[in-house]
Parts: sequence; C-alpha cells; structure tokens
Amino acid sequence: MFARIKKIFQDFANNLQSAILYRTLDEKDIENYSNEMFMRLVEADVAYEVAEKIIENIRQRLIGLKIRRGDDVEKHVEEVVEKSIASVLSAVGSFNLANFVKSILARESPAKLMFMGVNGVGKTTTIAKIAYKLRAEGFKPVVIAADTFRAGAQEQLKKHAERISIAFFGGRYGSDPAATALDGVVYAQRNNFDVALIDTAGRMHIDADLMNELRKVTRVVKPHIKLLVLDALTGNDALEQLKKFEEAVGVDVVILTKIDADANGGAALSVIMGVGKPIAYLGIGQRYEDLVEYDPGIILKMLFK
Ligand SMILES: Nc1nc2c(ncn2[C@@H]2O[C@H](COP(=O)(O)OP(=O)(O)OP(=O)(O)O)[C@@H](O)[C@H]2O)c(=O)[nH]1
Ligand SMILES: [Mg+2]
Repeated sequence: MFARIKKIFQDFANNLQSAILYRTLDEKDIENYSNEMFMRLVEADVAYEVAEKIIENIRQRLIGLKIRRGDDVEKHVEEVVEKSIASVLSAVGSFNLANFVKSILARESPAKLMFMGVNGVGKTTTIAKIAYKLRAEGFKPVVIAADTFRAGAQEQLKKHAERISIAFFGGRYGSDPAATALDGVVYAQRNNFDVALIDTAGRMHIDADLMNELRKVTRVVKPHIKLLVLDALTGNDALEQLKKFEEAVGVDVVILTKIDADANGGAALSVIMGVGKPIAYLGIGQRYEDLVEYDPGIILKMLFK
C-alpha cells in the first residue's frame, strides 16, 4: 500500500541528504527538490491541492532547519518529511464507532447506523466487516438489507451474514426501502439486537430519485449516524460524491474502501487528506478482517515504515 508515494518521499529525503553531505542546504536546493517531488506526487494521482499542501509544509520546516555537516543529517531530513505528513494528517478527524454505539446504548437501543454510497464502492462488504468487528467487541448486531432495488442485493448481504453468523433482516424486492429499514429496526428492538446496520441501494450521486428515496429512509428511520462509503481509488470523484450526499441527506462520517487496491497510493492519500469529515475505517482488502480503524498513525506507518 502507498508503494509509489513511499518511494517519492524516500527519494526526496535521499536527494537532500546527498546535497547536504557536501555543503549546507540553501533555499534553491529545497526549491528544486520539492518541485521535483511535487511533479512526481501529481503523477502518482495525488490531487494538486493536496500535493501543494504537503510540499508547502515540508518547505517551511526545511527552511527553518539548520542542518550542519556532521549532524545526523539522514535522520533530520526523514523527520521533517514524516512530521509534515503527520501535520497534514492531524487535520483529518478519526471516529471511533464502537464508542459512539456505546454512547447511544446508554440511552436507547438499537443504535441505528445507515450506510450509503455510490454503486460498487463496497457498502455491503463493509457492513459485513463492521458487523463482524462490532460483534467481536461484544455487541449484538443485525444487518438490514434496505436495498430492495438491485437484483441480487438481498441475497448478497444475506450470504455475507450467514458466512459470519450475523443476524440478517431483509425485505421484498420492489418494496419501499424506508419501510423495510423501519421493519428491520423494529425487528432488532424486539429481538434485543443492539446495533442495526442498514444497507441501502447503490446510486449515482446525480440520481435525484434515489437521493429522494434515501432522504425518506432517513426521515422514517432516524438513524443515529449516516456513514458514507467511498472508494479511495476514485480520488477526486469520491470528494464530489461526498458533496452530493452531504447536500441531499447529510454525512456524519466516511469510510474509505479499497486502500489496498490503489497501486500508487496517491488517490487514496488525496481522499484521506481532502475529505474533511471524520474517517471511521479504512477497507484494506476483501476479507472480513480487512478493516482498520482510521488514525493518522496507521497511514504514517504505511508511508514510512
Ligand atoms: N480490494 C478491496 N476490495 C473491496 C474492499 N471493499 C469492498 N471491496 C470489493 O468491492 C466490490 C463491491 O463491493 P460491494 O460491497 O458489493 O459494493 P456495494 O457498494 O455494496 O455495491 P452496490 O450494492 O452494487 O452498490 C466487491 O468485489 C468487494 O469485495 C476493500 O477494502 N478492498
Ligand atoms: Mg451493496
């Protein structure tokens, strides 16, 4: 993960290190090497503004840094790069879903989680992963298939649920997704499930009818939290999707899937740095275990270790 980005940061540090070995660094060197890094980041699908933010941060730190020959130069330069990325990442909020669910359960049950997103981003798979994780953390989850629209959607969630022995609630195809979601929540209440994870139909973010339908689910079910699933591979488009869902129904938290599938890592890094909403989880593969809670440390580890 992030292989190409990792290499770009490494090369940048190496270049500076060899320059420093022979003389003190001047602003011209910093300028040259950071311009080169900027181009390479953009080529690796890092969004222009994100690459700019990174470079600017690194440049400021380098200019303020007095490195003399004989100091542990290598360590200094690497530290600067890592600290810069850490500082850009620290602006990205994380979100602990288990703690959130606990806070809801302190006053009512079940906690209602609504998942939404464009077709194929990984909603259904992610719901299964999260249910799996929450159960391991001591909760009693049920997954609700409020996708009554796409052929096969019901069976898909059901199959996941069976594989990991999680309770499933479904509806009839063509029936009202809001009614199915509400029935599912009532079912959860009556059967003492404490977390209801609601799967909704994939929709294009420009599809007004489907957005209205999602609004209706929200109105009827009153979810405690609305989670938007975004495919990290889609880069800028993911940020466009977020904007549209935010306008139509509101987004509390995002989940980024397919981090593992981004060979360059630039698109994923851009979405992480540009999303501007708390990130709950990162999807890092197709197995149920392939879901990690987001925190800046995880990204730093992927980039620098
Ligand atoms: N590599 C990888 N693949 C993933 C990840 N998350 C989901 N997928 C894959 O993405 C594909 C689509 O996943 P789904 O869960 O069906 O997506 P969806 O959003 O529910 O799709 P629709 O219901 O059609 O809108 C599947 O092949 C998943 O295995 C991930 O983190 N990494
Ligand atoms: Mg689905």
